[in-house]
Amino acid sequence: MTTTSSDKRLESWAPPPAEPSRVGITLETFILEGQLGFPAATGTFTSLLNQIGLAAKLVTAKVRRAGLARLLGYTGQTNVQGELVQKLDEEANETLLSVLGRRRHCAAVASEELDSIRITSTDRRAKYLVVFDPLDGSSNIDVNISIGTIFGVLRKHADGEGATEADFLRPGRELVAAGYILYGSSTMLVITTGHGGVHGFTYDPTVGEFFLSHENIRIPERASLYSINEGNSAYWGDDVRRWNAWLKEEDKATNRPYGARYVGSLVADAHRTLMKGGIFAYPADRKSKQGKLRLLYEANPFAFVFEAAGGKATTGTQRILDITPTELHQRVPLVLGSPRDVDIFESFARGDR
Ligand code: AHM
Ligand code: MG
Repeated sequence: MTTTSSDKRLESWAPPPAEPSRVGITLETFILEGQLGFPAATGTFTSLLNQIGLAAKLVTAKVRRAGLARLLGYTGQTNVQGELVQKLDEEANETLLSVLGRRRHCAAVASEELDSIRITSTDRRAKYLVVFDPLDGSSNIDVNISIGTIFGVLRKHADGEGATEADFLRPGRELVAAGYILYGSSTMLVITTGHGGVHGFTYDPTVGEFFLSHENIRIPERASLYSINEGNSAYWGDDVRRWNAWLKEEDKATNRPYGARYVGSLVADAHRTLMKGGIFAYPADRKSKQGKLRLLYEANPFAFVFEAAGGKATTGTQRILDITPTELHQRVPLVLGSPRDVDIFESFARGDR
């Protein structure tokens, strides 16, 4: 067949071929193919991320059987076999510790469940440090409401064996990967290395694999949804009260009033905010003077994810990822969300409104 000049014109108008979607590939394949865009990808980093995927599968198995296995409740109880029953958050902590220690890539971890850091490998080649909250949203465990695991990965600065607490006290912008696992109506793992986008994988329990289901997640510019523990309003400062009142005013032009959503599990509230847009806030108040959430295990990993998805994360006056921690379990006010909604919060915090 001959090509006419009008065919040629049409060819020149054809859109460039779209990047083939990778939806449906497994987490392992995704990591192996370096799709997360880690610039200095080595086998070590890949292997570490795969271990996090394995920990997610093991913890999800425990969470899904929690009621049956009598894992709910508190330590000190015994199960039908007469074994001491651990709290689910302790089980999750132990799982992460043992899985991360297995391949000698992770030198040490800091966990919300541990008073101090734990050395996981003294191998000089162990280049990474992992921070995690093994099971966040503990008040929701016993009532079958979504909970999650939050993690962040740092590269060890100093060469040599082991690590010290000082190795962990670095601003969140130095993370090389972060994400979370949401044990919701399905289990989802969301991960980013900051460069290659934010990607969500849904767990298929029938085959025991995470499959890419949400490729390149981008948070909406703004949305009319807010998430805060309104029961704390008596303790709030004036700026937070004025912002909260503004959200609830009626104004068609700015899509107000906003709708309220609050689960009380950070992973669930932040995940919904990432997917649907809007704002999540746990500000400092008279009762929690430094805020409630932890900088290393909760705020930094989420700030890293939100920024990589086009969102923002702030204390109200300072970018979360720029804070240099002074202690492991430091708390911080946390505001996460759509860029325009976070800008509005900051304008109230500055006193501009
Ligand atoms: P936890 O780490 O002890 O589970 O506490 C953190 C949780 C977050 O998941 C959630 O955002 C927040 O605490 C809810 O706090 P509150 O019950 O004060 O609203
Ligand atoms: Mg927590």
